[in-house]
Amino acid sequence: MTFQQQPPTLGNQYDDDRTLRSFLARILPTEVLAEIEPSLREMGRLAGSDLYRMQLADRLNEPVLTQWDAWGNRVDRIELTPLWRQAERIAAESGVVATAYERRHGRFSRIHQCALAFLFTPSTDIYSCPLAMTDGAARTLLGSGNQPLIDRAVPHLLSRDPEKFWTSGQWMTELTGGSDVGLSETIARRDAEGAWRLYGRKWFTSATTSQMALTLARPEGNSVGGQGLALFYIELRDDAGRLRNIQINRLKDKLGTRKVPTAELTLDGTPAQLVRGTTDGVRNIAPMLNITRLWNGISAVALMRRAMALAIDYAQRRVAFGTTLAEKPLHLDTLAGLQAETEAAFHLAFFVAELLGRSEAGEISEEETLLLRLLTPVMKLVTGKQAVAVTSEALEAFGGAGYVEDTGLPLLLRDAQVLPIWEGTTNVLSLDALRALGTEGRAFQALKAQISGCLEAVSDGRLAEAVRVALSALEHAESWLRQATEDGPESLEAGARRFAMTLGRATELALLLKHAQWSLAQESDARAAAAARRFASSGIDLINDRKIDEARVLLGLP
Ligand code: MFK
Repeated sequence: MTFQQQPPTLGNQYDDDRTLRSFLARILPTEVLAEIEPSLREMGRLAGSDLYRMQLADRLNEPVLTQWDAWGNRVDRIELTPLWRQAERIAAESGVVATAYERRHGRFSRIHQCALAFLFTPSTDIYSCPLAMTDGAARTLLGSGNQPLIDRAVPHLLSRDPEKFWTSGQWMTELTGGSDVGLSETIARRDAEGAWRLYGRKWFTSATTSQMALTLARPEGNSVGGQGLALFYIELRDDAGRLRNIQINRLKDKLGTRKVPTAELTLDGTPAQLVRGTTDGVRNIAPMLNITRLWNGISAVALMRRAMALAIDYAQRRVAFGTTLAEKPLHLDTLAGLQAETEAAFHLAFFVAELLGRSEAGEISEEETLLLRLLTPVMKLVTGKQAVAVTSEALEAFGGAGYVEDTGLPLLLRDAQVLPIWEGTTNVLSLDALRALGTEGRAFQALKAQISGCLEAVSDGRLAEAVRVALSALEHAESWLRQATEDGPESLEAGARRFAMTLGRATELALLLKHAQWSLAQESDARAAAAARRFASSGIDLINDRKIDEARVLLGLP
């Protein structure tokens, strides 16, 4: 009989996820967990069955832009893929955005929402992108004090009715750059009736099928830079469904996230409304950025988790050299390293969600507010890198099958690769982390207190060495920061990525250790402890004393 390889399969993605379930059991009051568990189990079922099957079947579909109709009219219509249309309905009905705002469980509502997003994301081809921006827009509008806009848009953004549900775009990037947003060239001008109209080109607008967008433009006569920009609200279509002076020039031809209809746009007199004053657009859109950065981290751990679920299942099916891969010491060792990275990243992403939930419920201290500001970019940058590394290695765990498109596996790596890039690259976010530290050092002290608090809770002798590793990395980060600050801005900037990555990995280790201690004591489960010990030996302290002059010599640049 000829050999036939069985493909990997998925079960209920909630029931099967020990890390998620153990975390929720620790963090949530029993009655809250009992109330939200049915929604998570249903999402886990969908993600492991119907949506996953549909995702595999939908593999070759991509959004299609039709610019002209048969009679020569410019129409600029985008047809979404079948899975995306289904995902929109499920997302609305399941409250993947709304749950955070309905606040049925106070400060735990954000955790509930992020758990839904975590389960939903890997089977829905980055539909998390419009949801992230929708969440960010809701938060930004609610904080803007602009009551007419809140009344107009927020009920749609938070609707559970697919017919009423709106998604939002976040249009920031222009030809001048995705990072240096202050260079934006879009102009805002008042028309004869005194209404604002926008003129310019947006170079990278994700999910252009949204009903509304928040964007930046420079009111005529304003100063250069981010301060001279203003934050505007746009509704993309008129009552007849026509785009309002917006042309879709083309869809982007991207490495991954190919189901996301990312477009280049020309705004040619697009009607817009100010959200909050005529200046300080960058500062005013920052709440949106911080929400989408959290979604980025949740998506990173979600893709890592999916890669692990498939790789662990496959290891038990694939036979080579006489045994299953699951019986091969080297294969096991490789997968265990990936699992440790995944669990570490999970705890950091969900800790940021926990802090945000406390902040939204008004149950957060001043120190924790600083911590949330610092850990948001740190979490985004470290989990983005981990997602690429883990999905890449997970593909290798399938051998050649991981490189073949119709297994559905390469998608994981391609989609993960966007995570360190959009919403602020690793370097831009490393600099943002330095900015979030401020000049008084209070944010760093808040992080130190948080890490120390986690580590003080760890009493099991088997975790002692990992505790030492976390403390030593933190001490090194603190001494480096002191020295680099003395040495000047060039030294500080050159080492910012190594510093931020070290803070991120040390925080991940501390959070993982705290959870491991709890899991040993409360669940008699040694798996999180095994993850912590393994993670501790996989490079936590990444700081070194490389000087920038050496980089110049190496690159042959002046
Ligand atoms: C799967 C889920 C992922 C979701 C995907 C959604 C897809 C969306 C596609 C995209 O839109 S990707 C493009 C996203 N673009 C970025 O993330 C921009 C990256 N660049 C930065 O973040 C730069 O650091 C920044 C543009 C903010 C620098 O601009 P400026 O003009 O040099 O800002 P500046 O002067 O540093 O800061 C202006 C003010 O904003 C300051 O406050 P003050 O005026 O009070 O001093 C800053 O403190 C504040 N600020 C900046 N970043 C902040 C912030 N405040 C809070 N949080 C932040 N993150």
